[in-house]
Amino acid sequence: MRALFCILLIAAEMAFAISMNAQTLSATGTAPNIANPAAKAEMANRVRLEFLHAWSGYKQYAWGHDELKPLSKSFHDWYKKPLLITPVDALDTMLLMGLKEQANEDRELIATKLSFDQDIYVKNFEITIRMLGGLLSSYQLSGDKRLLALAEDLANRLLPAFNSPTGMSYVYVNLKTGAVRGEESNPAEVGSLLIEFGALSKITGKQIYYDKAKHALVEVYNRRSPIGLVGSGINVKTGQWTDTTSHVGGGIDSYYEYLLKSYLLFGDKDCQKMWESSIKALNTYIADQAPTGFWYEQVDMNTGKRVSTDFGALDAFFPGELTLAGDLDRARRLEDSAYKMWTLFGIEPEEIDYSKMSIVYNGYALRPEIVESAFYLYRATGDPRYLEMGHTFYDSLVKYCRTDVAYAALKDVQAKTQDDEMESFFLAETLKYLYLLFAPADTVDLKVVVFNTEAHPIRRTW
Ligand code: DMJ
Repeated sequence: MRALFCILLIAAEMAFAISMNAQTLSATGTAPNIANPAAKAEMANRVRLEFLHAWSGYKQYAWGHDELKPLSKSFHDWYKKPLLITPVDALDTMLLMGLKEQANEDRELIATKLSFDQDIYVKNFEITIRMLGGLLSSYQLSGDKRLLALAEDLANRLLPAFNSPTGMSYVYVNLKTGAVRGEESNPAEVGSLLIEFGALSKITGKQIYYDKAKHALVEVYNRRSPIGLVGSGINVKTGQWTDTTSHVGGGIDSYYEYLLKSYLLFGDKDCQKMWESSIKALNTYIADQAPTGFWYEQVDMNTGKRVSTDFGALDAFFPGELTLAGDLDRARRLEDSAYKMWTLFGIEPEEIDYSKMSIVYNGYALRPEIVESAFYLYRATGDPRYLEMGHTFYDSLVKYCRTDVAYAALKDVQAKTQDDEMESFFLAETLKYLYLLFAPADTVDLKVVVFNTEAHPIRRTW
């Protein structure tokens, strides 16, 4: 009797959850108000106010440092001296949001205090996507030549990273001496440098940056398996794979992103061909229509045999990628699955096993990818479903991650315990894409602008 009661209770709870889900996300056309210009402008403004809240926390407790620690109200620097990672990463968001006063103050801080003449080993990939990308986009948006000079100085100091026997980049490079470290890398870190280095070549007329970054990308592609997949670990000295697990998530993700976007930004036909053969392999061996939805799984790059059914917050950039490639059918289905992952516990876990819809890793690092995909899908389809998703993302962020001074990551999405971290990508990406989802389409014209993997908009001016 008791068992029967429990079963009935669980069934009732499931029915309630399903109906709640259906209510939260109505079918196309059933939410007329959400898409009207006034409602969208109000949401854009609410996101802007949350950006200001987080930025003012940074200013008060971490000014001149790399990142704010939002719970201890202190700061964290990545290296022994700050590189102003949050100010550089966040600047173009302010410029796009029309926050002139804050942008001017930030720009002065960067132009007068940032120096790359430091004896430190930096992570080539992170510094390229956050700093080089941020300096270039803010230069394009503001016209401030000091930012371009900083970008060129930084790129020159990063260039020795490509001096490996294969031309694939080392993980670390010393900004003062050019010494390198770290031969165990992955496709994302080696293959996501062309938008930034390539744009610098186009802007300065100096070809070397484009050539080095493209060579590294092609070297990864050339090592794909006979079935056209790449692994998630590669030694840049020997060119050997160190991990043959293939997927679209962390460690590989932006390698695919840069194949497609380098074609869109530079019209590079090699990148177009590499993207086209790669997406074919991904859809043949990794795409998975499971009972819980449409996903991309993890397989061995040589055999195509399943390794796991894990999918995470980082993989959720892929609906956006599919949208840019024109595959709206797969893009929509995958974003629906990612949205299920977000709503499972009210906010997205870092990684789930989608065969059981259970958590594999329970943190939420304030990541942007699912929001980014909603932004591209809304631009491509005009479907208010994606605005509704945006409302959910906004509500969850405010409810669980907002602190009295800024925003905090979560250690555990079930217990909703906060962590003392606010990564710079929260201001560079998460709030930018959320704002752009609701802002007028002419805020960013996707016909001439391509976002790097850190959401820095690079304009095709060449
Ligand atoms: C960002 O630094 C970039 O989007 C990168 O490509 C992946 N991880 C973070 C955000 O989650």
